[in-house]
Amino acid sequence: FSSINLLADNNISVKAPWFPKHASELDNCNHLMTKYEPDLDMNHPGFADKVYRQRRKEIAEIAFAYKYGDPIPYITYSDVEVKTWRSVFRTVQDLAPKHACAEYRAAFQKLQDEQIFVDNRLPQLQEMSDFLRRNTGFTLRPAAGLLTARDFLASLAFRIFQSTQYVRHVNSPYHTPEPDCIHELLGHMPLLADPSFAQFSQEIGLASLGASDEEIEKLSTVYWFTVEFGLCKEHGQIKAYGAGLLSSYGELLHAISDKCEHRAFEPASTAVQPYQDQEYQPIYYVAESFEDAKDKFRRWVSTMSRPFEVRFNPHTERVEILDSV
Ligand code: NLE
Ligand code: FE2
Repeated sequence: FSSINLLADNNISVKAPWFPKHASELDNCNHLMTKYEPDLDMNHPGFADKVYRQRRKEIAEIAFAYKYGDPIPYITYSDVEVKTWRSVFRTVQDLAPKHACAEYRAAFQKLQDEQIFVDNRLPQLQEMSDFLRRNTGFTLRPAAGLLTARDFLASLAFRIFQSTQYVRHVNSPYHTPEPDCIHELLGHMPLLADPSFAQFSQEIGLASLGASDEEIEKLSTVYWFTVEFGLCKEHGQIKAYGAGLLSSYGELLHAISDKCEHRAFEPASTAVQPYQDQEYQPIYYVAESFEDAKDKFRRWVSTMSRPFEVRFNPHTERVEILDSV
Protein backbone atom coordinates (compact mmCIF):
# COMPACT_ATOMS: atom_id res chain seq x y z
CA PHE A 1 0.00 0.00 0.00
CA SER A 2 1.15 3.49 -0.73
CA SER A 3 1.34 5.69 2.30
CA ILE A 4 0.31 9.30 2.64
CA ASN A 5 1.35 12.14 4.85
CA LEU A 6 -1.46 13.63 6.83
CA LEU A 7 -0.90 17.08 8.15
CA ALA A 8 -2.61 17.29 11.49
CA ASP A 9 -3.89 20.62 12.85
CA ASN A 10 -0.79 21.08 14.95
CA ASN A 11 1.31 20.69 11.78
CA ILE A 12 2.72 17.34 12.80
CA SER A 13 2.90 15.01 9.85
CA VAL A 14 1.61 11.51 10.36
CA LYS A 15 2.24 8.53 8.05
CA ALA A 16 -0.65 6.24 7.30
CA PRO A 17 -1.73 3.99 4.42
CA TRP A 18 -3.97 5.80 1.94
CA PHE A 19 -7.65 5.81 2.80
CA PRO A 20 -10.74 7.48 1.32
CA LYS A 21 -11.68 10.85 2.83
CA HIS A 22 -14.93 11.25 0.93
CA ALA A 23 -17.63 8.76 -0.06
CA SER A 24 -16.85 9.36 -3.75
CA GLU A 25 -13.32 8.01 -3.22
CA LEU A 26 -14.84 4.59 -2.60
CA ASP A 27 -14.75 4.39 -6.42
CA ASN A 28 -11.12 3.38 -5.77
CA CYS A 29 -11.96 0.83 -3.09
CA ASN A 30 -13.11 -2.10 -5.20
CA HIS A 31 -10.16 -4.49 -5.13
CA LEU A 32 -11.25 -8.10 -5.29
CA MET A 33 -10.07 -11.29 -3.62
CA THR A 34 -10.57 -13.89 -6.31
CA LYS A 35 -10.16 -17.15 -4.44
CA TYR A 36 -13.84 -18.12 -4.58
CA GLU A 37 -14.70 -16.93 -8.09
CA PRO A 38 -16.41 -19.59 -10.22
CA ASP A 39 -13.71 -19.21 -12.92
CA LEU A 40 -10.83 -19.93 -10.58
CA ASP A 41 -12.09 -22.19 -7.81
CA MET A 42 -12.50 -25.78 -8.96
CA ASN A 43 -14.79 -26.51 -6.02
CA HIS A 44 -17.22 -23.77 -6.99
CA PRO A 45 -20.56 -25.29 -8.02
CA GLY A 46 -20.49 -22.96 -11.06
CA PHE A 47 -16.98 -23.96 -12.18
CA ALA A 48 -18.22 -26.20 -15.00
CA ASP A 49 -21.35 -24.16 -15.75
CA LYS A 50 -20.70 -21.85 -18.71
CA VAL A 51 -24.05 -20.10 -18.48
CA TYR A 52 -23.52 -19.33 -14.81
CA ARG A 53 -20.03 -17.99 -15.39
CA GLN A 54 -21.24 -15.76 -18.20
CA ARG A 55 -23.99 -14.40 -15.96
CA ARG A 56 -21.48 -13.64 -13.23
CA LYS A 57 -19.36 -11.70 -15.73
CA GLU A 58 -22.31 -9.62 -16.88
CA ILE A 59 -23.23 -8.66 -13.33
CA ALA A 60 -19.62 -8.00 -12.33
CA GLU A 61 -19.32 -5.52 -15.23
CA ILE A 62 -22.07 -3.45 -13.66
CA ALA A 63 -20.12 -3.17 -10.43
CA PHE A 64 -16.86 -2.28 -12.19
CA ALA A 65 -18.59 0.49 -14.15
CA TYR A 66 -20.41 1.90 -11.13
CA LYS A 67 -19.43 5.38 -9.92
CA TYR A 68 -20.41 7.30 -6.82
CA GLY A 69 -23.81 8.94 -7.26
CA ASP A 70 -25.04 6.57 -9.98
CA PRO A 71 -28.36 4.83 -9.40
CA ILE A 72 -27.73 1.11 -8.90
CA PRO A 73 -28.62 -0.65 -12.18
CA TYR A 74 -31.72 -2.85 -12.21
CA ILE A 75 -31.14 -6.57 -12.71
CA THR A 76 -33.78 -8.76 -14.32
CA TYR A 77 -33.29 -12.00 -12.45
CA SER A 78 -33.92 -15.26 -14.29
CA ASP A 79 -36.42 -17.93 -13.24
CA VAL A 80 -33.59 -20.09 -11.89
CA GLU A 81 -32.28 -17.20 -9.79
CA VAL A 82 -35.74 -16.46 -8.43
CA LYS A 83 -36.16 -20.13 -7.59
CA THR A 84 -32.92 -20.07 -5.58
CA TRP A 85 -34.04 -16.91 -3.77
CA ARG A 86 -37.43 -18.43 -2.99
CA SER A 87 -36.00 -21.56 -1.43
CA VAL A 88 -33.56 -19.65 0.80
CA PHE A 89 -36.14 -16.97 1.64
CA ARG A 90 -38.77 -19.48 2.72
CA THR A 91 -36.38 -21.38 4.94
CA VAL A 92 -35.14 -18.20 6.59
CA GLN A 93 -38.74 -17.15 7.07
CA ASP A 94 -39.36 -20.44 8.90
CA LEU A 95 -36.19 -20.41 11.00
CA ALA A 96 -35.88 -16.72 11.89
CA PRO A 97 -38.76 -16.49 14.39
CA LYS A 98 -37.04 -19.05 16.57
CA HIS A 99 -33.35 -18.46 15.96
CA ALA A 100 -32.75 -14.87 14.83
CA CYS A 101 -32.22 -12.00 17.26
CA ALA A 102 -35.07 -9.55 17.95
CA GLU A 103 -33.54 -6.73 15.90
CA TYR A 104 -33.36 -8.98 12.86
CA ARG A 105 -36.94 -10.16 13.29
CA ALA A 106 -38.24 -6.60 13.58
CA ALA A 107 -36.49 -5.42 10.43
CA PHE A 108 -37.50 -8.55 8.54
CA GLN A 109 -41.13 -7.80 9.37
CA LYS A 110 -40.73 -4.22 8.19
CA LEU A 111 -39.24 -5.43 4.91
CA GLN A 112 -42.19 -7.75 4.43
CA ASP A 113 -44.69 -5.02 5.28
CA GLU A 114 -43.11 -2.79 2.66
CA GLN A 115 -43.26 -5.64 0.12
CA ILE A 116 -39.50 -5.53 -0.36
CA PHE A 117 -39.17 -9.06 1.02
CA VAL A 118 -41.51 -11.31 -0.95
CA ASP A 119 -40.85 -14.85 -2.03
CA ASN A 120 -41.40 -14.57 -5.80
CA ARG A 121 -39.02 -11.71 -6.59
CA LEU A 122 -35.52 -10.67 -5.52
CA PRO A 123 -35.29 -7.21 -3.99
CA GLN A 124 -33.33 -4.78 -6.16
CA LEU A 125 -30.26 -3.22 -4.52
CA GLN A 126 -31.58 0.27 -5.25
CA GLU A 127 -34.87 -0.26 -3.39
CA MET A 128 -32.97 -1.86 -0.53
CA SER A 129 -30.57 1.07 -0.44
CA ASP A 130 -33.53 3.47 -0.24
CA PHE A 131 -35.02 1.42 2.58
CA LEU A 132 -31.78 1.50 4.55
CA ARG A 133 -31.36 5.22 3.99
CA ARG A 134 -34.80 5.82 5.51
CA ASN A 135 -33.94 3.70 8.53
CA THR A 136 -30.28 4.28 9.42
CA GLY A 137 -28.71 6.36 6.66
CA PHE A 138 -26.83 3.35 5.28
CA THR A 139 -26.74 3.04 1.48
CA LEU A 140 -25.45 0.43 -0.92
CA ARG A 141 -23.09 0.31 -3.83
CA PRO A 142 -22.63 -2.71 -6.07
CA ALA A 143 -19.50 -4.86 -5.63
CA ALA A 144 -18.21 -7.38 -8.17
CA GLY A 145 -17.32 -10.03 -5.59
CA LEU A 146 -15.41 -10.58 -2.36
CA LEU A 147 -13.45 -7.38 -1.67
CA THR A 148 -10.21 -6.95 0.23
CA ALA A 149 -10.84 -6.30 3.92
CA ARG A 150 -9.31 -2.84 3.70
CA ASP A 151 -11.62 -1.71 0.90
CA PHE A 152 -14.72 -3.31 2.35
CA LEU A 153 -14.23 -1.95 5.87
CA ALA A 154 -13.42 1.55 4.57
CA SER A 155 -16.85 1.84 2.99
CA LEU A 156 -18.55 1.10 6.30
CA ALA A 157 -16.96 4.25 7.74
CA PHE A 158 -19.19 6.20 5.33
CA ARG A 159 -22.28 4.12 6.15
CA ILE A 160 -21.95 2.56 2.74
CA PHE A 161 -22.20 -1.18 2.30
CA GLN A 162 -20.61 -2.73 -0.79
CA SER A 163 -23.01 -5.42 -1.88
CA THR A 164 -22.73 -8.16 -4.49
CA GLN A 165 -25.58 -8.38 -6.97
CA TYR A 166 -25.25 -11.90 -8.43
CA VAL A 167 -27.02 -14.99 -7.12
CA ARG A 168 -25.37 -18.14 -5.76
CA HIS A 169 -25.43 -21.27 -7.90
CA VAL A 170 -28.76 -23.10 -7.87
CA ASN A 171 -27.05 -26.31 -6.73
CA SER A 172 -25.91 -24.90 -3.37
CA PRO A 173 -28.73 -22.85 -1.88
CA TYR A 174 -27.99 -23.77 1.76
CA HIS A 175 -24.37 -22.57 1.91
CA THR A 176 -21.79 -20.78 -0.24
CA PRO A 177 -18.34 -19.68 0.91
CA GLU A 178 -18.44 -16.49 -1.18
CA PRO A 179 -20.88 -13.65 -0.65
CA ASP A 180 -23.81 -13.35 -3.07
CA CYS A 181 -26.83 -11.05 -3.04
CA ILE A 182 -28.99 -13.56 -1.17
CA HIS A 183 -26.43 -13.42 1.62
CA GLU A 184 -26.34 -9.61 1.49
CA LEU A 185 -30.11 -9.20 1.30
CA LEU A 186 -31.23 -11.79 3.83
CA GLY A 187 -28.16 -11.72 6.05
CA HIS A 188 -26.92 -8.14 6.17
CA MET A 189 -29.73 -5.81 5.17
CA PRO A 190 -32.18 -6.39 8.03
CA LEU A 191 -29.52 -5.58 10.62
CA LEU A 192 -28.16 -2.59 8.74
CA ALA A 193 -31.67 -1.18 9.20
CA ASP A 194 -31.22 -1.35 12.98
CA PRO A 195 -29.73 1.86 14.46
CA SER A 196 -27.54 0.22 17.08
CA PHE A 197 -26.14 -2.34 14.70
CA ALA A 198 -25.61 0.27 11.97
CA GLN A 199 -23.57 2.30 14.45
CA PHE A 200 -21.47 -0.73 15.39
CA SER A 201 -20.78 -1.46 11.71
CA GLN A 202 -19.74 2.12 11.04
CA GLU A 203 -17.39 2.12 14.03
CA ILE A 204 -15.54 -0.93 12.72
CA GLY A 205 -15.19 0.94 9.44
CA LEU A 206 -13.91 4.12 11.07
CA ALA A 207 -11.34 2.16 13.06
CA SER A 208 -10.00 0.65 9.82
CA LEU A 209 -9.15 3.94 8.08
CA GLY A 210 -5.39 4.31 7.83
CA ALA A 211 -4.84 1.27 10.06
CA SER A 212 -1.77 -0.95 9.59
CA ASP A 213 -2.11 -4.27 7.75
CA GLU A 214 -1.91 -6.10 11.04
CA GLU A 215 -4.71 -4.04 12.53
CA ILE A 216 -6.86 -4.52 9.42
CA GLU A 217 -6.43 -8.25 9.92
CA LYS A 218 -7.64 -7.96 13.52
CA LEU A 219 -10.57 -5.74 12.61
CA SER A 220 -11.68 -8.04 9.84
CA THR A 221 -11.47 -10.97 12.25
CA VAL A 222 -13.69 -9.12 14.72
CA TYR A 223 -16.04 -8.32 11.83
CA TRP A 224 -16.03 -11.99 10.85
CA PHE A 225 -16.99 -13.23 14.31
CA THR A 226 -19.60 -10.52 14.89
CA VAL A 227 -21.26 -9.10 11.78
CA GLU A 228 -20.80 -12.32 9.80
CA PHE A 229 -21.05 -15.13 12.33
CA GLY A 230 -22.07 -13.56 15.62
CA LEU A 231 -24.44 -15.04 18.17
CA CYS A 232 -26.03 -13.12 21.02
CA LYS A 233 -28.08 -13.76 24.12
CA GLU A 234 -31.76 -12.99 24.43
CA HIS A 235 -33.65 -13.86 27.60
CA GLY A 236 -31.09 -16.56 28.34
CA GLN A 237 -31.31 -18.08 24.87
CA ILE A 238 -28.73 -18.02 22.10
CA LYS A 239 -29.82 -16.21 18.93
CA ALA A 240 -28.08 -15.50 15.64
CA TYR A 241 -27.29 -12.04 14.36
CA GLY A 242 -24.41 -12.91 12.01
CA ALA A 243 -25.27 -12.45 8.34
CA GLY A 244 -23.42 -15.58 7.26
CA LEU A 245 -25.68 -17.58 9.56
CA LEU A 246 -28.92 -15.87 8.65
CA SER A 247 -28.37 -16.41 4.92
CA SER A 248 -27.24 -20.01 5.27
CA TYR A 249 -29.79 -22.28 6.82
CA GLY A 250 -27.20 -25.09 6.79
CA GLU A 251 -24.86 -23.16 9.02
CA LEU A 252 -27.54 -21.51 11.16
CA LEU A 253 -28.68 -24.87 12.48
CA HIS A 254 -25.06 -25.95 12.96
CA ALA A 255 -24.20 -22.78 14.94
CA ILE A 256 -26.90 -23.33 17.54
CA SER A 257 -26.26 -27.07 17.81
CA ASP A 258 -23.81 -28.75 20.18
CA LYS A 259 -21.47 -29.59 17.28
CA CYS A 260 -19.52 -26.36 17.75
CA GLU A 261 -17.95 -24.30 20.50
CA HIS A 262 -19.47 -21.11 21.96
CA ARG A 263 -17.19 -18.52 23.55
CA ALA A 264 -17.93 -15.15 25.11
CA PHE A 265 -17.20 -12.23 22.76
CA GLU A 266 -14.06 -10.45 23.93
CA PRO A 267 -12.53 -8.27 21.18
CA ALA A 268 -8.88 -8.70 22.24
CA SER A 269 -9.01 -12.49 22.02
CA THR A 270 -11.63 -12.72 19.26
CA ALA A 271 -9.42 -10.49 17.06
CA VAL A 272 -6.59 -13.03 17.00
CA GLN A 273 -8.64 -16.21 16.63
CA PRO A 274 -7.74 -17.88 13.29
CA TYR A 275 -10.68 -18.87 11.10
CA GLN A 276 -11.38 -20.47 7.74
CA ASP A 277 -14.03 -19.30 5.34
CA GLN A 278 -14.57 -22.48 3.35
CA GLU A 279 -16.88 -24.51 5.57
CA TYR A 280 -18.99 -24.15 8.73
CA GLN A 281 -17.18 -22.50 11.65
CA PRO A 282 -16.04 -24.65 14.58
CA ILE A 283 -16.15 -21.68 17.01
CA TYR A 284 -18.71 -18.90 17.47
CA TYR A 285 -18.59 -15.90 19.77
CA VAL A 286 -21.60 -14.93 21.84
CA ALA A 287 -22.27 -11.28 22.71
CA GLU A 288 -24.38 -10.25 25.70
CA SER A 289 -26.12 -7.70 23.44
CA PHE A 290 -25.23 -5.29 20.63
CA GLU A 291 -24.77 -2.50 23.13
CA ASP A 292 -22.39 -4.62 25.16
CA ALA A 293 -20.49 -5.71 22.03
CA LYS A 294 -20.20 -2.07 21.01
CA ASP A 295 -18.89 -0.96 24.41
CA LYS A 296 -16.29 -3.70 24.47
CA PHE A 297 -15.33 -2.95 20.88
CA ARG A 298 -14.87 0.77 21.62
CA ARG A 299 -12.66 0.09 24.59
CA TRP A 300 -10.54 -2.31 22.57
CA VAL A 301 -10.24 0.03 19.56
CA SER A 302 -8.98 2.79 21.82
CA THR A 303 -5.93 0.62 22.55
CA MET A 304 -4.97 0.53 18.86
CA SER A 305 -1.88 2.40 17.78
CA ARG A 306 -3.23 4.82 15.18
CA PRO A 307 -1.87 8.27 16.01
CA PHE A 308 -4.96 10.17 14.90
CA GLU A 309 -8.72 9.89 15.21
CA VAL A 310 -11.34 10.18 12.52
CA ARG A 311 -14.87 11.50 12.59
CA PHE A 312 -17.51 11.12 9.89
CA ASN A 313 -19.39 14.24 8.91
CA PRO A 314 -22.71 13.04 7.45
CA HIS A 315 -23.54 16.45 5.93
CA THR A 316 -20.50 16.44 3.69
CA GLU A 317 -20.00 12.63 3.60
CA ARG A 318 -16.43 13.39 4.53
CA VAL A 319 -14.12 11.88 7.11
CA GLU A 320 -12.36 14.47 9.22
CA ILE A 321 -9.00 13.75 10.80
CA LEU A 322 -8.31 14.78 14.37
CA ASP A 323 -5.09 14.27 16.25
CA SER A 324 -5.68 12.25 19.33
CA VAL A 325 -2.54 13.00 21.33
N1 NLE B 1 -22.01 -18.81 3.98
C1 NLE B 1 -22.87 -17.69 3.69
C2 NLE B 1 -24.09 -18.15 2.91
O1 NLE B 1 -24.12 -19.27 2.43
O2 NLE B 1 -25.03 -17.39 2.77
C3 NLE B 1 -22.14 -16.59 2.96
C4 NLE B 1 -20.95 -16.08 3.73
C5 NLE B 1 -20.23 -14.94 3.06
C6 NLE B 1 -19.09 -14.46 3.90
FE1 FE2 C 1 -21.19 -10.81 4.50
